[in-house]
Amino acid sequence: MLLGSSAQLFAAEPQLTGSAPPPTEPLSLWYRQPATKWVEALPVGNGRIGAMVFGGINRERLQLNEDTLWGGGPYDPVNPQGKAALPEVRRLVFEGKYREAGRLIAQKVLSLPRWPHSEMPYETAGDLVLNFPEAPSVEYYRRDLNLDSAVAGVEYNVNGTRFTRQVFASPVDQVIVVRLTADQKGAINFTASYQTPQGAAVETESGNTLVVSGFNATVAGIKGALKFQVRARVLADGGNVTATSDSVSVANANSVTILVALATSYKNFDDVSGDPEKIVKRQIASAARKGYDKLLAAHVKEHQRLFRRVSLDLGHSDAMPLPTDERIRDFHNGNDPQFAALYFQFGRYLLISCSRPGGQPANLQGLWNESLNPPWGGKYTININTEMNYWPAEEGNLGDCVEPLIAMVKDLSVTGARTARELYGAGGWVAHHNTDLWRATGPIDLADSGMWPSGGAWLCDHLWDHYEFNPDKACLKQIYPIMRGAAQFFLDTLVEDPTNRWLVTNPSVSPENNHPGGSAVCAGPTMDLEILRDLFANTIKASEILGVDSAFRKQVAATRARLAPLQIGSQGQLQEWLQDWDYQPGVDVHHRHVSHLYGLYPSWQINVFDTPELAAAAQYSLEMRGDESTGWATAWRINLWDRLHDGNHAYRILQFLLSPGRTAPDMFDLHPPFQIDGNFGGTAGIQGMLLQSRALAAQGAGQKFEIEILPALPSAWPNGSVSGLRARGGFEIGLAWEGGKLSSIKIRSVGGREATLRYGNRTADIKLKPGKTVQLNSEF
Ligand code: FUC
Repeated sequence: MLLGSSAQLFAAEPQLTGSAPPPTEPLSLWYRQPATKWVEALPVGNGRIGAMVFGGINRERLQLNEDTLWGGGPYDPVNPQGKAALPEVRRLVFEGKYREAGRLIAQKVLSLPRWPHSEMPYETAGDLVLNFPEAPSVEYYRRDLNLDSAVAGVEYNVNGTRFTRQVFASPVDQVIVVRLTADQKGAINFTASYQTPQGAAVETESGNTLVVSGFNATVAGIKGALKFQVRARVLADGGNVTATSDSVSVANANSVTILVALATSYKNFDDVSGDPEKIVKRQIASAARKGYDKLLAAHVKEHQRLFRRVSLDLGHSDAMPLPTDERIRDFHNGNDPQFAALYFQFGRYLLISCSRPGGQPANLQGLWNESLNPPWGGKYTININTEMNYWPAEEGNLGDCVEPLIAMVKDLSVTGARTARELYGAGGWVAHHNTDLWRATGPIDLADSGMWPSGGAWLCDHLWDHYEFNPDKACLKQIYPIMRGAAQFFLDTLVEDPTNRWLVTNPSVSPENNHPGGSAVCAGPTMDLEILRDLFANTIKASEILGVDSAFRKQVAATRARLAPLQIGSQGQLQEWLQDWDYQPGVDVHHRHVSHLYGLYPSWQINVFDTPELAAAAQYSLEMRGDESTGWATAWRINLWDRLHDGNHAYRILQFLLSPGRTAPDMFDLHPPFQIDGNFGGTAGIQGMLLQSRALAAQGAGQKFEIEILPALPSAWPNGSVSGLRARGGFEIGLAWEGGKLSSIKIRSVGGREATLRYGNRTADIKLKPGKTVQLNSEF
């Protein structure tokens, strides 16, 4: 059955009167009316399955996702003509014939299938719909999302009866739980049904369970290879539960619990032999035995284990009790510091809800998607977006949530080895600017976006970061071979630039930005060289710490020394390309990507302490790009200004990010359309105002770190405190400040490395044994 339009679904909602008070939990999103659009609905998720909760009165819609329900099946995207064409492409690029090179790439190098379905899309599982008896009018309506308990709630009165609804996605019991209660006995009546655009059959079983069995879609000739099943069991206290062939009805119940389980046959990128029916049956049976109270308690405990690690207080104002949509409307010209704290914690909530060990990493929409063909396929775009999703993870004390990303990079090192071999004749592994559930690694879409070999190398930053934030040799042993393979690919494919004899990538692009040659295709864009400098340095450090591969390490160091350097151009800008092209006609100076500024953030290669000239050049480039862009691009700019220690500038951009043009009513980031990277980039941007940390030695097994306190505190937040942030070297940091000045610091060593603490011009060395805590005042 096809989905009804939003108009059909919500036309019959009743008249609302009377205001409900705000929720008592200040870390809540809340609204005075049901959602009518998808970006007004509220997300719950357990890292693997999730729902968007609309909070309808006559009709509730729970739009459901399972993170392995994507289109297609295992496939190899490599274009068999690519390898033979690449030498000619390289020649054309070095001769300055960029358009011709782009045409040849499009004809012979880009992967199959072709644009616009170059990789497989992430897909919705469909909607669980609850139809209630029509209420002509409703009083004291409120819906909310409590970030501290990870429960979405709906409550309202009809004819004097108070109805409540709670929805959560349990990471412990692997079910979505919907609980309906009323303050009068026998008042709950509704019919549950299921709608999906997937090829699926909806049946009922045992008089109380909806069973949806289907197959994923075939996309662009890649055959759908996944089976999936959704089960929703309706358990009522009192009243009657009856079923038709495709719906389950409840009459006169006191309370109802609906347990929803979803699974597919996906086991990994080349194994689809799972049995979804068996999985969901087991999950439902065990959740039913446990009962609602225990399900809720276990869910809340597990969520809070992660969520409560960090608390943030940026101050309060009169705006705090207002509904969330009104606070978004007013944030950019009002005084609402707690809203920034709410946005920060919403980012942490989202990461916990869409990226947990064992599940898939956060895609372009995290976990939440109502379509079979979402914008950009809802994939993993790895020329910025997927990396940005994980920017707040380590600092935000959510290192656990990075596990799915690390697992994906490990998969890419397998599929990317095939691409390295078949397309480049190279060792190691490579991934270009996108990937999907099947871990496709070829260049896709168009030459100007797809012909970029550095996606896998960038992802390796997150592997290394995971180690630096949680120094643990066992973890390093796991990730080192992946980093080594990424480095190997570039040892095999870097070529000498004929003008300067520097080593460069060719072909490549500075992501999605055309240079004056009428193309983005080029050799040695600055970003590639920055990414490779980090990859090589981190691989060298890892091999030293592990005491392995000394010959390989020397080769990496020698190659690193020959990479094209960072260059300052004629206007004083950091050059985006090998050539001084930045401000020539045909270049979009306000382009959303700020790829060459990777060196300033997320990397530390350029910083105000060690490379002040380059930092000034990067600042010039940043100023020329402007402050306002798409959601994620705006968020990147905040982080860059944090690194430049200009908290007020960063804050002005944050105000734009948190305005209705870039933040939907449910606080999802808007590219537009919805794309979750901006939420995570914004969260990282707030963190970066309060704390930054880096390894001090650029090379060698340097194990000394610098932790900078309040590096970019904006004047909008004169008083506040934060606890539980993580810093490189394995530290947990708490801070308080008053009148814009640091008042106290608490540092707990988790990893026991040495660090220098920096606040303004003041520095102090700290040496703490693992597990030890030290409390310092502002005069440390
Ligand atoms: C990159 C960006 C686009 C968009 C897409 C998903 O290609 O350039 O703006 O975010 O990813």
